[in-house]
Amino acid sequence: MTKNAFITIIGKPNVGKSSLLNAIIGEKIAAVSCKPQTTRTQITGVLTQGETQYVFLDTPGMHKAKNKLSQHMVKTVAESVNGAEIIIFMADCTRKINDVEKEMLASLKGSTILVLNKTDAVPKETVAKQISEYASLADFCEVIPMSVYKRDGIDILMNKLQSMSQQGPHFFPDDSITDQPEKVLMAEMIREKALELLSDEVPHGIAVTIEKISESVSANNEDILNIDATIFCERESHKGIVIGKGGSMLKKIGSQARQSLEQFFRIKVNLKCWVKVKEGWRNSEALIKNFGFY
Ligand SMILES: Nc1nc2c(ncn2[C@@H]2O[C@H](COP(=O)(O)OP(=O)(O)OP(=O)(O)O)[C@@H](O)[C@H]2O)c(=O)[nH]1
Ligand SMILES: [Mg+2]
Repeated sequence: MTKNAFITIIGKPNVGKSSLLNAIIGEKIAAVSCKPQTTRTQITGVLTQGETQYVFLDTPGMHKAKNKLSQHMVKTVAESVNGAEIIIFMADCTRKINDVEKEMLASLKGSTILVLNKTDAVPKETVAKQISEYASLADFCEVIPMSVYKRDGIDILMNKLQSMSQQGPHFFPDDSITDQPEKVLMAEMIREKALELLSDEVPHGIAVTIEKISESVSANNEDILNIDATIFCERESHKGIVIGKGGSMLKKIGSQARQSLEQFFRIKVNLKCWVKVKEGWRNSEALIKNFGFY
């Protein structure tokens, strides 16, 4: 007899949704950064433990949509909540409840687990106060204080999810960890490093595409994965920042991304990155589509 559980992780930007997904799956399948709105689309993580297969949807942080890209991100969240059986509403106990969260909580249907993340960063009393505030706004089936950093609360969450799983087939092979195509994972790893390393005004206007992937063998018989990537930015001035003085920033992004790629794909990687300008791509339906956000 097999079981499955479909779980959607929602919450405002930067609360740690993608960090939780990566911690549960045990591999970095979703980009994480200290900048809000890191996740742009829906990412599926898959974990099979014994008879149960868990399918997690990581979603973009809920926020007020300003341009076409963020409208798309908000739509993605609404759609995944509709299709979900179990919802994890994730909040950050270092921040106050805001109106977007109140709206989300008011519209929730079905079984919702409250996960209050970042307990490592505040005193115990603050955690308790935040829990009672959130709990007064919705009828949660479980409330779990968590620190993804310390891996506190993840076991409790998994036990709860196990108890909520239902009889049914496994929709993914038991050894798969995501439904993301390789190219998307690669592009996300590069985008993550760019987000981490660049100054605030540039990152949100960045998209990464993978142009070409090939395998070769080095002189000393090592397998090499060759990846050609393009980093798109919105303005000529941003291009300069992404490339950096004498190419130093692009080199740094490339070298850190290469290390992540090598770790994930467990093969030596030869990464080449180019930088191009596509003005105002975040307001062009066609370009958003082209970058794989649909
Ligand atoms: N102190 C603390 N920080 C955390 C914890 N978990 C995640 N973070 C940090 O919170 C920031 C946001 O993490 P993400 O996982 O990208 O958050 P997200 O909710 O997916 O964000 P969006 O994709 O923008 O909606 C990163 O800087 C993480 O390192 C935690 O347990 N404690
Ligand atoms: Mg995210």
